[in-house]
Amino acid sequence: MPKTNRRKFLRNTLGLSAAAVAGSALGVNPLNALVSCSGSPGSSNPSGGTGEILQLTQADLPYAFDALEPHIDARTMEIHYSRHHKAYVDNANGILESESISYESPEALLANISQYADGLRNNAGGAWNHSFFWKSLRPGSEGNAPSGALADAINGTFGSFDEFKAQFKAAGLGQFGSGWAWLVKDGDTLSIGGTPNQDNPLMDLSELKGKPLLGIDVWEHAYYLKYQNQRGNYIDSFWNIVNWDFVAEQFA
Ligand code: MN3
Repeated sequence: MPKTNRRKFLRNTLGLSAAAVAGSALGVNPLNALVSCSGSPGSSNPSGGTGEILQLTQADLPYAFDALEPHIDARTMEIHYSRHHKAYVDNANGILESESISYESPEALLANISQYADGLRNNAGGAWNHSFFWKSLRPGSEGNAPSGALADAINGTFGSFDEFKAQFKAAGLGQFGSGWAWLVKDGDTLSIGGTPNQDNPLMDLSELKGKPLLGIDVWEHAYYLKYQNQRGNYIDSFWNIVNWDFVAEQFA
């Protein structure tokens, strides 16, 4: 029986509270929770949350739709933020609400995402990825580059900033279909890789793992109006609008 149906079955037949059923989604056997009865249902939540249902938010864009012109056009930004990103947030919240899923943060959910159906994986991933993406961009960054400890780490790992950019571009070009390319930090190690669809390196089921420092959306909806099928040109333009201060904050 699919997980969702199983929870509904348990809820209907055993009269479990929504919180206890949410616990089952986190890998806690609700029957054990009932038998041991060691406090409030929320206390069985391994994420350490309060038992409140997780809801995601879509922050305002930190700049105007046309602020990243000419590298990303205003129409693409408007559709991307107002329709695509909003849909991911709304859809994820609908699933979290209907399944009474409790976590203390979006990141804690992503670290357990293998326990859920693809609908939550795709929408919660899309919500998180786009929030991160908007913050990693800024207008008027032409000619800028990483500095300080981040620059040292990039040069030490990849040889040079240019070589880093070449490898990152190759990851974006090599992502077949829709997905993302990332620079991640795992311990003291930097690496570059891709994830399909709306997966990301915070997900327990991701092959590429680590703390995201920088990511680029290589779905066609991110670039098609201006660049059509020329994904490489879009990635080349991306370097003009990277917010290296944000990347450095993630690295620190
Ligand atoms: Mn997108």
